[in-house]
Amino acid sequence: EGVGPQEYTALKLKVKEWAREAEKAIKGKVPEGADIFFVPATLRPETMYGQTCCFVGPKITYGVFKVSEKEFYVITDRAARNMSYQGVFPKNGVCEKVAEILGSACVGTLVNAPLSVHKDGVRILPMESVLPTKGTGVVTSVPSDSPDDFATVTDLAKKAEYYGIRKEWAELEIVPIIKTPTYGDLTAPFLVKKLKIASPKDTKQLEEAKELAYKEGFYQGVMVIGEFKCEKVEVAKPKVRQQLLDANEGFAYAE
Ligand code: A2H
Repeated sequence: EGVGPQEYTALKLKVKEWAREAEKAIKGKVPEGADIFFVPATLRPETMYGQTCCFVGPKITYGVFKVSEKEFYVITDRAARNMSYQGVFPKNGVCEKVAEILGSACVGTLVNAPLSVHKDGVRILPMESVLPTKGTGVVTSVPSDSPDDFATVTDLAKKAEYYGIRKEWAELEIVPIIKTPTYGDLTAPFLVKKLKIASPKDTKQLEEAKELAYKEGFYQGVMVIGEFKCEKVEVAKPKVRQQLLDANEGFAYAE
């Protein structure tokens, strides 16, 4: 962990269609017609074009928190408490929890991922390594640029039956987002192959891949998609972030 606070971008992924079990858990607890969002925290807002799914920890219990009559967030209790000090909940920071859902119950839920090339939406899928103690406990998946995400979607597709998911949910197209001189335009798949990472359990190599990907992407990367195509990642990153905030598709979150 670095020193000082992490400046995350919290992204709002609106639920389009609930998995059956999750729907039962929230039934009658959220007003008809209200929007419910899964809210992942990311350090790489410039990669959001490449979202292919969104991860929850299957064993983590999430709260459904009321922001207003019309808006509810699915996040950990811990994140809700932190957000209440950061002006996220309008009424004097009061955050009311209206329901609880287990991560595993959310699997299969279809959400709309802002900026993603996958306009029909992406699925909520399980990731064992999601930490309940970091961010919001929800992690959006960008397999083109995150080795962890690539290793996880590869594993999910390979063992779809074991995970109780449809294979195609884990196999949405991975499109190039950032190009770097050393790793080409699909940094994470390149590094996962190069470091011979076979599964999400290869934590040591994944740690190394993550470090290499982050440095190369940030300092040498150029955008190959979106409004800031051809601009350096360093330059595009705050611009994409600001766009998401301005469009009310995300908000600042620090911890
Ligand atoms: B990043 P840091 Cl493309 N458990 O977003 C595990 N991982 C979590 C998490 C949690 N509770 N909350 C957030 N994260 C992930 C994009 C991304 C990320 C890319 C490349 C690298 C990368 C898409 N996933 O992170 O420990 C989120 O994944 C590499 C570190 O606070 C978040 O940004 O530094 C990042 O880890 C925050 O990790």
